Amino acid sequence: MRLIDLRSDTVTKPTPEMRQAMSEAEVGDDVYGDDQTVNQLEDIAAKLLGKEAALFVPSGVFGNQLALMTHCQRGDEVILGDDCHIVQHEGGAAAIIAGVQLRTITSDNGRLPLDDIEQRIRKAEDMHYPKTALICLENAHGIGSVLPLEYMREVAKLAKAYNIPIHLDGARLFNAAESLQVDVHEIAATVDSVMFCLSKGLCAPVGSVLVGSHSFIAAARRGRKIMGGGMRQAGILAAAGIIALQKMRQRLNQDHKNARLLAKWLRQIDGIRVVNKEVETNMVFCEFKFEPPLTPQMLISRLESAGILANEPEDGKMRFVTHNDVREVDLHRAADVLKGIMCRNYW
Ligand code: TLP
Repeated sequence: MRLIDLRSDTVTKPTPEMRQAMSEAEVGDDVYGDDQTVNQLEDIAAKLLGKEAALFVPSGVFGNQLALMTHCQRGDEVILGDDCHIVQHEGGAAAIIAGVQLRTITSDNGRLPLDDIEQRIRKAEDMHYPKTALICLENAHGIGSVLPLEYMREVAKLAKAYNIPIHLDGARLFNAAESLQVDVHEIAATVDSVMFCLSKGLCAPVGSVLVGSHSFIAAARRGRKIMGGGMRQAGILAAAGIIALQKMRQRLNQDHKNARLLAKWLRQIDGIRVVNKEVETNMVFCEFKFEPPLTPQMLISRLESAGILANEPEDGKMRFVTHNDVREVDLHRAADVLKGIMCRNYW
């Protein structure tokens, strides 16, 4: 039975072309700046996003934390949404690693209302107040939504008025660009630094990239070493990242199309409510009517017996993620199995 893994797009396997490129990659010691493949990946990334420089890092969390650490001093305050990855899914790293204070705003589907941002900015120089050092946005958002370019420009205008930089958690930046039908550099132009992931929908096995100005990336390079992220012959990984950027971006629209199809089929099942108003990326969020004896654990285990992997609900919502390793027929089977479970045929 073919396994259908809908837990995340992080489960994607490297493509045969990536494995080939990895085996042939020219490598060197990247801490000395000798790895030509890493250098090439960083060049491509910086150009693609229209920024001065880029830095290859081991993961998305690493890139986000490095951005916090580079933009902020310890004790500084960061304004961000209460549902963003940095707040919800990085194990408190912002306190542990960057030593910053997170000042959250109730997010409206990933958006932080401009008035709320402005209200949170510390205006007075007062020794009682922490300094507002950074605003963070997330696009595409982990709740599946996308921030419009116009909104990002508004936040940029506000941030500029107070001379506060913006970091973008763009783990799924290319999904956002695909959904908005804009170039990634247009999104990147609205912020000071961006972290994007190579190892999600783009299918590379490992790695993320942090981009920004020359001076920001020079400081981040030092921070990366401090965090133990100075990698040596990392060109083996970067080679797959180059293919991710050159060849895999174009296929993300297929994941979005598949997610919309899945949502359409799930909407037809009694007991399942699709939460997304619109399916804008590769994620479908659902609420299930758990009538006894059905429990979330039982649902997951019934799915697993049918060869389908899904994560348990978080805050009452279950997430299904489409990616390169799931096809339309797989999603059709997943919807059928879910229907069977909800109709008690799989108990
Ligand atoms: N997200 C993972 C889990 O951590 C939840 C997933 O399966 O979606 N920013 C965003 C918006 C992310 O979704 C993720 C990964 C990260 C950062 C961190 O990336 P990694 O896992 O490479 O550290």
